This record gives sequence, structure tokens and C-alpha cells, in this order.
Amino acid sequence: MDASSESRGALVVFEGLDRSGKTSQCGRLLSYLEGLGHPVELWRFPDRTTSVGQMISAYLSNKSQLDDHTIHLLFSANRWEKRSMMEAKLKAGTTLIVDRYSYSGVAFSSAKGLDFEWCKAPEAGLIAPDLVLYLDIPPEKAAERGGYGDERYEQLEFQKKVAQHYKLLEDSAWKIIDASRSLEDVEKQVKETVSEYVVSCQKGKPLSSLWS
Ligand code: FDM
Repeated sequence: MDASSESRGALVVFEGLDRSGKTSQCGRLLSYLEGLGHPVELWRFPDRTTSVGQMISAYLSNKSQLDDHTIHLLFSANRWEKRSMMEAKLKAGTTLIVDRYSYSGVAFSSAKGLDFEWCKAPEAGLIAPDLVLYLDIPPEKAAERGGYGDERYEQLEFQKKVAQHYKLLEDSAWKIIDASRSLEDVEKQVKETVSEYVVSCQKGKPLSSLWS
């Protein structure tokens, strides 16, 4: 058996606007896969536990100011610092559920006016997700759901721009999920979709790189 046909974990990414339900769905999917006895971990970006992540966290909570390019590169660095650990976990058979990834990086920064291709460039070479679940919800409807917090970017007009930029990133790994339905309906579709991908990775689908 060559290395490319070895069983591995799946990289499943959740993307969507703030208040689209990503965090709830990530938690439900984690419990579901754990219940099936599947090795699985839940990750999120930004990972605020690292020193780069703490700089990002200070920026998001308006405790520091950074140039738009600089914060973009910090978000990317925060993914790069986890890349080798990600590869090791996937190859060891652990499925990773990831709350936000490079698509958030590009959609949020380009919505601020940064060049789209410039935003994509530092993400090239990160591990490509097997599946991107895009929780699709009209920005107005997301805003009605219990309101936004105090962090930077949690404003309706900005979220509308982010939604437009997300749509430019859709590729063959994406599944668009209508997230304006009930939590239970969304959960059902998420579970059905993910199961298929977990099996194909167990059958030895090779890892690939993002945007390179
Ligand atoms: N965000 C998140 C970015 O601007 N770039 C990125 O690369 C990532 C991963 O950070 F507003 C934005 C999206 C969101 C904020 O995300 C923090 P959480 O999910 O609310 O922690």
C-alpha cells in the first residue's frame, strides 16, 4: 500500500457569517462523531491560545490597532503555526472539525478593500479541506439572532460585504447549507454530508494543498 492510499482523518471546515450557527453545529458534529467512536477534534481559527493568536485577539477586541495587511498576515501565520500539527493529526486518523479557516481570512480582509489575490497568496500551501460547509444565511437574518457582540467586524453593513466576498471563494469542496432553517434541520444535513467524506478519507483520499 503506498502512502497516498492510507486511511486518514477528514479535514472538515465550517465557514459563514457571524451568527450563522457555526459554533453550535461544530459542537453537535463533534458529539455525533465521538458517539460513533470516531477519533475527532474540534479546532478553531483564530486560535487565540498562541502568542500570534493573542495579538489577533487584542486586535479583534479593539485593544490594539494594526494595519489591515499586518492583521491579515497574522491570521495567516496563526494557521501556518498549526499546519504541521494538522497534518500529523490527519495522518494519524483523527478527523478535524475546524471553525473558520482560510476562507474567513480572505473574505474578511478583502471585504475591507484589500486585493483579493493578495489575500489568497499567504494561504497557498496550507492543507486543503476535504469539505467546506458554508452556513448560508442572509446577513439581516443573522443580525436578528441575538445580536452581535462588541468585536470588530460584528456590524451588519460589513457582514454584507463579507458575504459577497465569501461567494467568490466557492469551489468543488464546498457544500452550501441553508442555515436560516432550524438548528435540528441544519444538523441533520451536516451529519449526512460529513459521513460521506469521512468514509472517503478512510479509503485513502490523498491530502492536497490549498490554492497552489
Ligand atoms: N477572521 C477570522 C478574519 O478576519 N480572518 C481570519 O483568518 C479568521 C480565521 O475574526 F470576525 C475574523 C472573523 C471574525 C473574527 O472570529 C473572529 P470568531 O469566530 O468570532 O472567533
